Amino acid sequence: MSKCVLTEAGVGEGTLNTEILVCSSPECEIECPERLTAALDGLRQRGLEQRCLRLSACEASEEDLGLVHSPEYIALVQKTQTLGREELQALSKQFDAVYFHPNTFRCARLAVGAALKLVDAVLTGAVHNGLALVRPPGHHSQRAAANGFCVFNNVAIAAKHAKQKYGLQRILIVDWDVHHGQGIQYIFDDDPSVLYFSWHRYEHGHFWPFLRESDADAVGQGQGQGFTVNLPWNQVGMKNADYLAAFLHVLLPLAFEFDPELVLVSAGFDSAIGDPEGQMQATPECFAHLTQLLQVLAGSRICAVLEGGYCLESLAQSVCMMVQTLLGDPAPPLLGPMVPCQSALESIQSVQRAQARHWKSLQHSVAPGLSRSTHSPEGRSLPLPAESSTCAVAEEALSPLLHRLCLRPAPPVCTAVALTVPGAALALPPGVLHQEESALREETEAWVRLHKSRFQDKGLAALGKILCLLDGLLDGQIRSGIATTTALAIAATLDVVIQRCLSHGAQRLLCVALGQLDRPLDLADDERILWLNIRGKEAAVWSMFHISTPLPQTTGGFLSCLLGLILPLAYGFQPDMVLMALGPSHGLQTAQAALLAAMLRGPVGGRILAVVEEESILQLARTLAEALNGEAPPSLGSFLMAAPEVTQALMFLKAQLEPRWKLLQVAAPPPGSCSPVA
Ligand code: X5A
Ligand code: ZN
Repeated sequence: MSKCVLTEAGVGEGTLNTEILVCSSPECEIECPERLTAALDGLRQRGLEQRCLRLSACEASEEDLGLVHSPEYIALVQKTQTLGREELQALSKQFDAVYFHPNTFRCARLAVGAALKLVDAVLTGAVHNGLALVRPPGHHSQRAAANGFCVFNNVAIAAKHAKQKYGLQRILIVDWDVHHGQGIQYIFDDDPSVLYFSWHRYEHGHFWPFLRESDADAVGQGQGQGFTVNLPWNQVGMKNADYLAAFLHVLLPLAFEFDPELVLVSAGFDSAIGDPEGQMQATPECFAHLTQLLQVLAGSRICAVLEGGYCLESLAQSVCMMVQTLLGDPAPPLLGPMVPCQSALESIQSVQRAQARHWKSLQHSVAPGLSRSTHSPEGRSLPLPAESSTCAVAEEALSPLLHRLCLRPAPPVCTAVALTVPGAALALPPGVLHQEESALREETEAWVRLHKSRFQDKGLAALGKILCLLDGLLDGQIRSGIATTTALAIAATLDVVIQRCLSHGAQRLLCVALGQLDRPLDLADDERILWLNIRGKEAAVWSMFHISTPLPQTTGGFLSCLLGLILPLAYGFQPDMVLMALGPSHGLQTAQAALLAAMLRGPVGGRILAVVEEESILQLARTLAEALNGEAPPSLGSFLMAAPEVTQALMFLKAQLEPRWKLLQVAAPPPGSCSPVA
């Protein structure tokens, strides 16, 4: 089954907005056909297009358009095909930031058609996910109005189509375009079956489209209250850490609680660095991470549809990052300090406050409070240089990325296993390498002696294989691995593995240890290791690099721990490798283990070694291997709120750790101000 589909419309199909005769406004010149050719060229150059199934679009029917738009409006747009230049200009002026051309109707219908074809391909199971490269964009368009370069609302029509044709009951729309997709908001305002999330440049209402209803307190109407989620950015210059914090602390908690059957992405890349409209500073690889974070939802059924994005270089690279991730590759490491800025934290806080009464997962995200005096180290959000030069600035920032991508070829082996149990019993997915070879006995024993560890025979044999697997990981021959060993040997094995990584030059190792596994004593003060114990009931901060947190029993508790603690720590630490150790009586369910592994791939570029005590490997192995390979983790089951003691423990930990790990700053309302359920 192909993993990713590209559908396209509007490339070379007419020359919308390029004929100066028809359109002489400099504004409309940015929404140009080169946007699509630049994106496609980028995909081709990086060998990504070749890995996708490519579908071509056909024009959507009038019935399709009628799912969202009024018959009169459709007729009006249809009529533009026959209008002359002056009439087109006159009609365009009836709308805000709209430029009709004789080809507009056909292009806009193709754009809708492409989005629908993509939804069909994903919902029939022909592909896992896809991106529709289309123009004109859609998210500003309304029932009876064109707006902001948008004619028909591609994504809104796609959502209606998915509901109508496939009977879907919960669809998540993630709008990461830098503008507010007010069109989508209006269309689903009172509809609880569509959760619409949008972040957007807002500047307290001083940025286009200048709407009061773009602010965080617009949450939807009637039955739809809580199903519109607006995150207004009040400053330009938002960076990777700001976008990441928004996903971890707002979008993902709500999305898991909502439990969508399909994720639609209004994928505008004017929120990326270099864009003259957005003036933001998130780098292209950020979109790989955003995509990867969404891939744990809805069985990974994602349909993305292009919206804005006007810096061709940044657009092309961001599109590549997204497609590469949709194809299952792990996201490249995120650059920049993982410190959200004050203004971003305030925005996040305002959404949490506005949405708290509608979402259980937010009611207790009440953090100890970000004191007003806390200033993020860098005072920034300086406006970028004059608009004409933003693309040039971005190009400088962008070229090193290209370089890095070429220097870091994908490892030949995705996932390898070193087992102490018969592999045949585990039903591992195809493509997994069985590590049968062992390190030399003398070498293994030398490690053991060096480390004064004790091993039984079976444990020693297991260690030999694990060392071999580890060398593959450290040399970049293998991306990720699963190793088993005996209950007796697991602590000592971990010990040796850590020493081996350090002696190989690892700078930062994240150990997520479940069950009774203690941090090796001789490494107590080594800041190259971040040790996170998840077990029992204890919450303790031994140091900024040695933390214990309880293993929550409910889905809500587990998710708060994962999104609110583990991932912010992991992204802040930026490890070279993650060791995920499941010790005796670790208590982790299979779906939880898979989700943990899937989400930890992000901060570490997929380099995860899971060391599992052999008793529990039988049920875990297959799902864990799939998660490491980038496949959708199974659902955690229905949402149950975190127990109060878990919430307490997490609040305690966050308060202690915040000074060092700034992504933990949630900026939730102070206790007590959390609005009571209406
Ligand atoms: C889709 C999109 C932007 C319109 C800006 C008007 N539209 N000033 O990015
Ligand atoms: Zn936009």
